Amino acid sequence: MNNRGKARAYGNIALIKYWGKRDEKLILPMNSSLSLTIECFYTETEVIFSDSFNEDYFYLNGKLQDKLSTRKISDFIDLFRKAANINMKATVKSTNFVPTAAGLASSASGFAALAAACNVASGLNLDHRELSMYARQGSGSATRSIYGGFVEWKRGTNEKDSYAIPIDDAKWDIGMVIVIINSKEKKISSREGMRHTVLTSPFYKAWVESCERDIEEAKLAIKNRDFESLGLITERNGLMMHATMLGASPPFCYWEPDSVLAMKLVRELRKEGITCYFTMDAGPNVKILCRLSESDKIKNRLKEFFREEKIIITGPGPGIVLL
Ligand code: 2P0
Repeated sequence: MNNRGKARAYGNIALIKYWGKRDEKLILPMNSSLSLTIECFYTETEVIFSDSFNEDYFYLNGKLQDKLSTRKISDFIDLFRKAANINMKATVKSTNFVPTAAGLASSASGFAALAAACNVASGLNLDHRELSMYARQGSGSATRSIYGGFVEWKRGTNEKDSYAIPIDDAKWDIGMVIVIINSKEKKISSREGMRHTVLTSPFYKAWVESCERDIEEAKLAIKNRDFESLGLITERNGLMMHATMLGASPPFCYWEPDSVLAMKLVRELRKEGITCYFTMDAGPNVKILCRLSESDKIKNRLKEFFREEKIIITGPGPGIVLL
């Protein structure tokens, strides 16, 4: 056992979305999802176990966190303590590296980095597949941040076979342009939003069925390097996820007027011959899947309507890195 571990994990954006759990505690999803790991945003986390600590301490960006956020981290570290038979308390130091002015926070890179650091510090030495299952129990999207490029998180049939697998390194002129519409904390957390949708939206069943089809088609498109098909599937899958929320009771929506403007611009750009496709998550920001070589052109067009520092270009990111 090392007692200490440090790791970096990158964020990811889902092309086929995870929206809904069939088990809240184990975080088992209703449907498989598929994402692109991105290099513009990552988290570095160090975990130290020591007999000299009387309790767990959690520092985020240099600031000691309150009891509630520390509790979430402690519960997660308990998974490793239990498996490795460790009784020591831990100090966790985590830093989010975010493009300036973006203000994006990510539980995906956060829990993936924490899992990877705990893996080293506890001496468990789990392989990537097992590690993705541990990360999953911190936050669903973290399951996918263990790997780089295009990654699938398999729905699975139980807690032992719901993990991530790498699909493709995405190093074939794949990029993303992220438009920051609003970086304030969202009013409805993903966790709350998906729970409410599963319970009340009559569209939910159709969503799960569509995902089965979308994920197979998306994987085929990636295999064939058919960027246009991948983009069209991404766009329709994202829109359908948001439609399930409009069907919930009461309905809710993460879009803002500027989100719609960005999405319309993407469709205009497409008409002009630039292949790019939008997707949105549990917030107003718009992510544009594109050819990395065309990202500057896309940014220039967006600049007519959005401030330059709110437009972030990124290439595919790698999997977890031990530091
Ligand atoms: C995704 N999202 O696939 C989807 C699309 C948001 C919209 O995963 O409850 O923070 O911790 O498992 O992973 C965000 O949800 O939720 C998310 P929990 P998580 O990326």
